[in-house]
Parts: sequence; structure tokens; C-alpha cells
Amino acid sequence: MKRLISFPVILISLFACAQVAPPEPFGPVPSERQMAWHQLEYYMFIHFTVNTFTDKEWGYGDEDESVFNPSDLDCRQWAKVASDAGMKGILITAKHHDGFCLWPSDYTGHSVKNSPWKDGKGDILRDLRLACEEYGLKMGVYLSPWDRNSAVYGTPEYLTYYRNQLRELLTEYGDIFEVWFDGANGGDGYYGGARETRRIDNKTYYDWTNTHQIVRDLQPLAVMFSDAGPDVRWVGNERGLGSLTNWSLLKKDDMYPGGNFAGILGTGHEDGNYWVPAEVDVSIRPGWFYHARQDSQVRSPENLMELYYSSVGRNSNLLLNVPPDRRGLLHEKDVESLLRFRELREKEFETDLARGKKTISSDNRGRDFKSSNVTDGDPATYWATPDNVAEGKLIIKLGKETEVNRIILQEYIKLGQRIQEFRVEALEGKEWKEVAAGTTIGYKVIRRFPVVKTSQIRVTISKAKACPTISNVELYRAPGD
Ligand code: FUL
Repeated sequence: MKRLISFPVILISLFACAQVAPPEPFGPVPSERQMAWHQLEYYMFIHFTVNTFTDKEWGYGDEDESVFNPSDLDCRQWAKVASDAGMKGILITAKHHDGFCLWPSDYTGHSVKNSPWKDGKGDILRDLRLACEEYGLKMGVYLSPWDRNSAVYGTPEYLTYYRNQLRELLTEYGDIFEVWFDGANGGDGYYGGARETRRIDNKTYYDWTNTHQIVRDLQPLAVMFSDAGPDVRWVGNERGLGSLTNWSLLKKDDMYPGGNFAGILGTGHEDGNYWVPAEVDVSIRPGWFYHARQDSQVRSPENLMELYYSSVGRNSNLLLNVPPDRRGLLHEKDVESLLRFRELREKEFETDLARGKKTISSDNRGRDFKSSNVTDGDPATYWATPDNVAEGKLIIKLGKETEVNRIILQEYIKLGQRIQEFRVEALEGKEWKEVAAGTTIGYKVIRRFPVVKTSQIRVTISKAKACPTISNVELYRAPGD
């Protein structure tokens, strides 16, 4: 009998079906907690304390607890607005520099328990926890290291006080997704009546290693933010500006909170030895706390959209501050802006024109890493080139002439951040026309460009530290030109 399939063909088919190993991770990679954090992208910051009632940004620490008296405080309103705005969580100033605690801490009288609000029986952290649960939001806490109220601030005793408060927050209010350690430190204050200036040594005073360990022990899935991490870094400005070149990598051993590192915090270190991605913290108003005089200065929906492009669009998360007013409610103007910003965003990214479309690539690692993985909508699959190929081209075939003006690119960061240079081109007639170019990608970049009518988009990785891995490419036609 004649053989239908020849022996070499069988061999070739077997070879083609053989599983090719995934690339080895390159450099630092995100931890599980960091990976979950990346996916949140956009969440709310709440600044609320005695300052809301004294009209200040930094309370001196001598405020009488009686000033704290919101008339209609409603954490459910905050959570509903956050959820309606498309945010994934709320991070609250449990204690700001003035030392006033929004929960009835056992370690100080300077808290809600001595305020007229709910006759001293209230607990904002508890209310917020319940509201976050109701609306499916994550909850995070800011606990200012600098405490202008505490008599023992500046002495070793303060560390015990600070850590006791941290333990209360991390054990009594459920799962915390992020703990925020502010870099602003030391200076003048009330300090239990001393009314003096106290300087501390940022590098040594707080003994951060042991404080961080408390967070790891009590909330292993929480990320910690401070200027230089350990898990999430400051972006280096409060204007909402992520850096175009943005490595989620940092040489953080030489850095400390409050140090003068603003520039490098924006870009990160290309050769950093830790995974420490950037978070953009910015306020919807000029101040972090509510001031009635700023009611006319709330950022517009269009301005929030700009912030979105310069943060989430530049490989950073967006922590947008929306300060409650003296009622204890998010102000109508802020709410309107947030909701209209959500509408704008939804229109901007309405239909992914790349989803399910055919792709071609210069180099394939094997069928598990085929180029169509970038248009399948599944973040767990990715296109990868063979180990020795650090450059690559990927074409998305749109099937017909289509208008496009936005692109989203995502690396498969579980294997590290690799890409150093990329380019995006559109086929116009027989010519490839460049529409966007950049350096790093990381978890996500979003690029805008003038409308092109094209049937094919080509993404070129022209420089990478190791074989590129790309998990996602999306294309949109946003309204307007
Ligand atoms: C700064 C603080 O001093 C501001 O008051 C605000 O809390 C901002 C988010 O961080 O360092």
C-alpha cells in the first residue's frame, strides 16, 4: 500500500506541534500584589481631616477636635461616585500631617472620638469599608509619618505610636490594597504644646524596614507606596504627568522618602534592580483638601482626559484626589466632572478595531506565542519572538480601509519590561507612514495620532533588552480629529 503521508512530513508536523518554552523572565518582574495593582489603573484619593473645616492644606496639629463636624458625611456617596466614575478603589487620609485620626484610635484622643460628629461614636474607616464592599471597590490607607500633633514626634517613642496606629488600620478594616507613606517630613508643629521645629533624619529616623515588615505580615497583598517604593513609587510631580520614558524599574536601595529624586522617579532606572512602577497622584482641584473658594477651579472632563493620557497612557496608575466638602460629601461640581469624564473615556475607546483581526509577524516563537495573541483580548496570552531575536514587526490586518487615531500597547510584564524603542506605522497606498513612536511600553501605553485611513497597522519593536513579549494591541477611532 502506498503511504499517504511521507516520513519527513510527519517529522515536520511533529516538530511544529512541539511545545516551545516561554521566554525566561528578564530582569525584575512584578510581584503578585504589584500585578493586581497594575490592573486597577484608576482609583480615588480622599483628603479629609480638620483642614476641611479650618480651610488649610497642612494643619498645625493644634486644632481642637470640635472643629471636625461634617453635617451629612456619607461614605456611600463617595463609593457610588467612584464606582460610577469607573474607578476601582478609594484610598483615604486616615491621618494627615495634623495627626487627627479619622478612626477612633486607641493610642490618641486626637481623633473622631472627641469630635461632635456622631457624638464621638463615628468611625470613617469603618463606614468606608462598608461602602467599598457595597460598591465592589478596593480600599487603601494613607497614614502620615509626619505628625504635628504628637508630643513624642521626633523621638524613638513616636515609632511605637506610629506602628500601633498602622496595626489598627491593617487589622480592623479588612483587606487593604495600598498603604501610602507620604514623603513630606518634619518641620514646625504643635507637638503636644511645644510649638517648635523638629527635624528628623529621613534616612534613619523611621526605620522603614521594620515598618514595612508590619505591612507584609498583616496585609501580604497590599502594595506600599512611598517616594521610592518599596512596591510603588511617586512619579516625581503632583501635576498629573507621567514620563514618556517610564521604566517600572528602580535602583531603590540608594533612595529614601523625602529625598531629592524627583527627576529619576519619573523615568525610573532602565537598569533598575527592583520592580517599582510609578503612580500619578493629582487633585481634581488646586488643593488636596476642600476649599469653597476653589469650587470654580474643578478640573473639566476634558482636562481629566488629558490627565488620563499622561498617566494611564504612560505606564502609570492614576490616583485622582476628590476631596469631600464640609458636609462630608463630594461636591456636585466634582461629581459632574468625574461622570462626564467617564462618558468621554467610553466614547474615546468605544470599539476596539483590532479585536479578533488577522495578524502577521516577522518572527514567531511557536504556536503558543503566535502574533494573533495580541488581538484576542486575553491578557494571559502574548506574542513572543525567539530568544535570539530582540527586534520584531507585527502587522494587524484590518480587513478594509478603516479610520484609526488611537493605539494601546501592552507588554507581557510578568516576564519583565523589555522594550526600549517602538514605532507604529499605517499603510497608506503602498507606503508605510509613521503615526507614533516611543521608547518604553511596560504595562500599558496609549498613543493619540491624527486620523489615518488604513487597512494595516504595523508595530515595530526596534530595540529591546531581550526578545519582546506583547500581550495586547488595541486600535480605536476616537471622536474628533
Ligand atoms: C504631600 C502632602 O504634603 C500633601 O498634603 C498631600 O497629602 C500629597 C498627596 O502629598 O506630600
